[in-house]
Amino acid sequence: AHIFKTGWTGINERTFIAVKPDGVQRRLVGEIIRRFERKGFKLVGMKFLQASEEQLRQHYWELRERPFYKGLVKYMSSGPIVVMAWQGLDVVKTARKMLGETNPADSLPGTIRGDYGVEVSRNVIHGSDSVENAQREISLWFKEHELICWEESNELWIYK
Ligand code: IDP
Repeated sequence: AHIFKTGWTGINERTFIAVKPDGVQRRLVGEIIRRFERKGFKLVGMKFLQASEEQLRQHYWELRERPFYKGLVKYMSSGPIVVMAWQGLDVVKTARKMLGETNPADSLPGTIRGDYGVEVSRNVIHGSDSVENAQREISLWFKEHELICWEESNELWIYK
């Protein structure tokens, strides 16, 4: 499990992105993938699944004392989700900017939550908030062999 977590720096930094049940129901999966692809980030893992409550409890462990925690786990297990790992320079921080604020009401137009969400409890998408959490979340949702290292022919047009 340790090898799984090394070397995730520079252009190999990775983040964990999930299209939440409302994003899937509202047919936003393609739009979200499109934004990350066109930005220049590299998709290294993707699955469509129904999350178990146990997985969600681990994923949202830090929020277990919050008043909205129970509703959050119910929301996140209410339908299928798409989990993804994206790779690129500063991808954790940049993805958070692309997502917008936690509350869609505070999110600028042009961000995913700003463009497609209204309420904090239906905010369409998840993105890791730190490199450490990205590593934790990717190893929670993906097995090592499900992450694909591949050569991108475009790389010299994205990185100098
Ligand atoms: P983040 O997803 O932007 O990192 P967190 O504070 O980690 O925000 O909260 C995790 C998720 O919990 C949010 O994306 C949102 O779905 C939900 N959430 C956060 N705050 C509230 C709230 O006040 N009411 C209902 N749901 C909330």
